[in-house]
Amino acid sequence: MQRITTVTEHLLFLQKESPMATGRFTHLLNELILAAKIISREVNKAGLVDILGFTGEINVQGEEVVKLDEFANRILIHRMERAGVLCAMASEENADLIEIPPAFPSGDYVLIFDPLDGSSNVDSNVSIGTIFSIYRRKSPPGRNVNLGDLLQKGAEQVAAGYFIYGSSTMMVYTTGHGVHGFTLDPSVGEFLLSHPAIKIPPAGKFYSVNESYWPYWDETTRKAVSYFKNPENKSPYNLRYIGSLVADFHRNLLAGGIFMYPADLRDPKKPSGKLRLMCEAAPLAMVVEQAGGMATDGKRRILDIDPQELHQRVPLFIGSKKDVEKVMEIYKAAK
Ligand code: P6P
Repeated sequence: MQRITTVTEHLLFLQKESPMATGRFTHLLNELILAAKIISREVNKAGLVDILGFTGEINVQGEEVVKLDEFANRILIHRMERAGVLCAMASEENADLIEIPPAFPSGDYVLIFDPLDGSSNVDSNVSIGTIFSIYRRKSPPGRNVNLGDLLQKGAEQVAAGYFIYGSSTMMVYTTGHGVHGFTLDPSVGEFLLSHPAIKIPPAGKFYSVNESYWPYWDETTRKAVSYFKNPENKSPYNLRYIGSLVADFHRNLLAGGIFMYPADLRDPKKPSGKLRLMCEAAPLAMVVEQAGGMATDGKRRILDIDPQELHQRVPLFIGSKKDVEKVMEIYKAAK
């Protein structure tokens, strides 16, 4: 019988290799896992309970807030603010830094998350996910946290990953020692190791991009996307685009491929496309690099980008190394 390994056992195993994975970090991850189990339960019954549809409110990104978004955000903040391991948080749903209320002990870590990415798909029962990114605080211990504790390069992350709520609920994460996938066994309520040491194929068979934006791309971007449509290409690619970042990323991580969300020229206020650096691109970039892949904005390594603001957007090309290198080659030649 195959050995059953829970996330906690796996972390304790890693703890020997990674001084960072202290008991406090394990506690942080366990609280995150509990929140994800609660979110998974609600997502899985979303069709049955009247939490679908829109609240009519608009979030900081100017998007309609789906009730499930709100629920996931509230659960994560509620669980994590009292865990005693964080000094601050940031959420894709909140405009500003989220402080730890004085009633709860402050800690040494910072958590940045997208509570329910792809939530506009929830009504059509498409897989959606929670993306998380963990940093060590930079300011001295105590209550005075500042934005500098959050605006850190992706390369400074101590851990990153995501939960995907699909045909099964999975957790995929890294602490810098490879990428490991766990599948929730609802009968025991535990995430069990199902995908140890994930490695992304060096070249993919899928390219993921929303081609309806073709009119809004510059010539270099069109050239980059065209490479993957080119029949002369030795390994012609299949287009797979779900419109849910975690679902598209997860498929490409396991099967190989590239996800692209380029800058587009539609909205001069958003010259860097739609995806956020801190709560989407940077955590997934850490995962993909630990799995042997790459992530760039076309020119720079995502993990090297120095963030200037919490909800900074960034063009994203992420996935199999050879495919991302091809995109960078095309952008470099266009200089
Ligand atoms: P578009 C969901 O809203 C999201 O942020 C990602 O999950 C997804 O990859 C992207 O937007 C889809 O955006 O513009 O193609 O609909």
